[in-house]
Amino acid sequence: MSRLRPALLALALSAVCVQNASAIVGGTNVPAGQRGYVAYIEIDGSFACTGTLVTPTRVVTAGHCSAISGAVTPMPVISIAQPPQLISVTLGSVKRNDPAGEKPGVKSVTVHPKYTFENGSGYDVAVLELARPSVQAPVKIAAPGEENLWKPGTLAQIAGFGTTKSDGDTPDTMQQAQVPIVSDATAKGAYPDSFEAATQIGAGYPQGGTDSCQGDSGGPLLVPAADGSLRLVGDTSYGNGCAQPGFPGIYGRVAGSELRSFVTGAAPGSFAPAPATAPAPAAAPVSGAPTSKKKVVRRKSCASMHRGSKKHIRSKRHKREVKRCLARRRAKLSPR
Ligand code: 4AZ
Repeated sequence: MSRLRPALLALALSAVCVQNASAIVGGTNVPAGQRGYVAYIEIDGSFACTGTLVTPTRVVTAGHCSAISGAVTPMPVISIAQPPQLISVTLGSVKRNDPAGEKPGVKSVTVHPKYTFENGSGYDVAVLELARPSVQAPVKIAAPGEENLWKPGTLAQIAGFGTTKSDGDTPDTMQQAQVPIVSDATAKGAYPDSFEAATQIGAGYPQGGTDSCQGDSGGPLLVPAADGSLRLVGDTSYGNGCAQPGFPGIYGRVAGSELRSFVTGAAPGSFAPAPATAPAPAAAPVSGAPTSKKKVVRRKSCASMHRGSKKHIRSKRHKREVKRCLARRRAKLSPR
């Protein structure tokens, strides 16, 4: 085992792997001072993902934001986390990469052990342990017994620092929007090859127009609780483009039973206490989205595309390659 580990790590580091810089399409600027629990996440100095503070020391994000191995890379049956020192988390600011934001440092990264190639796009969740407790108010994950809060038709909130259209630019200010949770049948109809209800949940309007997008990955899918506080139910995972009719966004089912033991283990105290009384009924359902068999494509981050050896990741050359890659993407994506 001790000889196998370094070999696997080297293999993982040399592999081309997937990380989504996962903003919101059809959203609005989050007013200053709000949503302090939404994390701006960089990996190796480049914007990568969004996350959610669920306890003072734990941020929930996507597995594909935090793993070197992953669902799309044909790696072995283990999941390998990013080194924590490569990950930077900023909390408490609606501005992207705000130097005035809170940067608590990342002490450890725990990717769901089943977030592997074998398990496809499922189990796309990870927990970042912060080096210091955040001063932001966290949001709790919906408790077992609060399923009524997030049944299909419920209008959920999404937020993040991702692009405002598919392959578009990232905004300077965190975006937010509302999308209805869809039934598992609707999500499966849209993504027959990838959707799995045990670990995933879909949200979006049948007509599209509002959605999470590249760079929102790992960010929150939230619902209101009876007392007006919010509950986290999902982490942004993937979709066929963004805001397309018939293709809801797909989120990790963080509040669901299949992911619960991992999340409570990695983020103790992150779930809301089970309700003493039945929660308030959710909003009226919206009709399902049409179906299709389009393939899900995740975009690789510049940092992961130019990954070689561990030494290379830390080199000036790697930084230059990533910078050039980002500049190329910007030039391609925003014609002037
Ligand atoms: C992404 O690439 C991504 N429309 C995240 C969410 C969605 C699509 C893509 C959902 O990170």
